[in-house]
Amino acid sequence: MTAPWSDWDHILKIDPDKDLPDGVTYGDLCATGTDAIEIGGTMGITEENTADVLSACAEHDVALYQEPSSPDVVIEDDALDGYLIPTVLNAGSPFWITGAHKEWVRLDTGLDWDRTSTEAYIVMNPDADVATYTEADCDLDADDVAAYTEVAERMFGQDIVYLEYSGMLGDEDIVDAASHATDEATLFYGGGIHDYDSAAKMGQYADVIVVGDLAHDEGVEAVRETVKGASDA
Ligand code: 1GP
Repeated sequence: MTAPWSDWDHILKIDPDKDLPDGVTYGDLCATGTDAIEIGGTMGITEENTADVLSACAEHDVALYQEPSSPDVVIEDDALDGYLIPTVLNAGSPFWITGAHKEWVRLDTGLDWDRTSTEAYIVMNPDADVATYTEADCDLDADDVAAYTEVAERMFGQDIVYLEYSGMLGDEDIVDAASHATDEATLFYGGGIHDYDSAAKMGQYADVIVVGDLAHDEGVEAVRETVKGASDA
């Protein structure tokens, strides 16, 4: 079966702990043309705020995925198309590579494997919450990133590699290196995408552009521009 993300250009990541700009609704964001909504964030995530975002998005015609930051915020809801579970390859603590995952599987005996996939993260911005939280070693050059990408795909059979610059626009040469290192895997790029041009630029290399803070800071029109940029790339 072909994975849905192999046809995607754009994901809108909605952080349940962050507000939307005045007048913007979750429905407006679902209608930006994005291929999927990923619900998740690093800090302040709860089952309650995640379920609120999900129910606001559920009636709209867009794929909905939860990206849980820890096992205790995973919600069960038929409105979800699935779960995208981060594993942070360059985390300083093994808890974020396999530890949290082991606890989840241990505690949740009815896990819905058919709807559960992993994202092999390479975290690149040392100032991002996710880098602090996972104690990631972000001091990586293009060769390191290409090697992590191959480890993800070739050794660990990962279908999604996620180059994560959360909060800053990444280095084009590094995204290019990750792109060259993938074969079948789908390359997600996230971080600092704020307009048509930045989406089109990173979309040359990445298969899927992930947009986060822009939705919370700027709103619908800005997100729509990034959808165009990603699909034109
Ligand atoms: C965050 O990769 C996403 O996990 C998007 O990053 O918030 O910088 O758009 P931004």
